[in-house]
Amino acid sequence: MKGLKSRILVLAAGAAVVCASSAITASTAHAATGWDRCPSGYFCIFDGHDGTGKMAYFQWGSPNLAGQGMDNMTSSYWNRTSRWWTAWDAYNYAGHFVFTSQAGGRSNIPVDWFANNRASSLKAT
Ligand SMILES: [Ca+2]
Repeated sequence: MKGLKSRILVLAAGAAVVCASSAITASTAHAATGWDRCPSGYFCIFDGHDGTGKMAYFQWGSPNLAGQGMDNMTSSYWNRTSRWWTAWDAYNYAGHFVFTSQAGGRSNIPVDWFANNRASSLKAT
């Protein structure tokens, strides 16, 4: 199962891809689970709570989380960057704010909140 998890890790376009091979290698070597899969310096989103389920991680963001297979799925996040991040419920950073996160912020989105499974785009702001 750990091999499968490594293969389903998804990345944002752009600079994040440059780090893909080293990030995946580190993930496999440490057999990380949950929150621990989130690489330092990235903003990570997860389908489940407590950093569980499918994960995607970003250096600057994504205008369409469907591109990472994570549209309307985010239920927890960890901001391991030094910047603020914002997520929206429409593509291209439009629609309603879903959540904002200060540097270092880590949170579960309660299942009965508007924000749960609503993020469709996000970026460092
Ligand atoms: Ca979810």
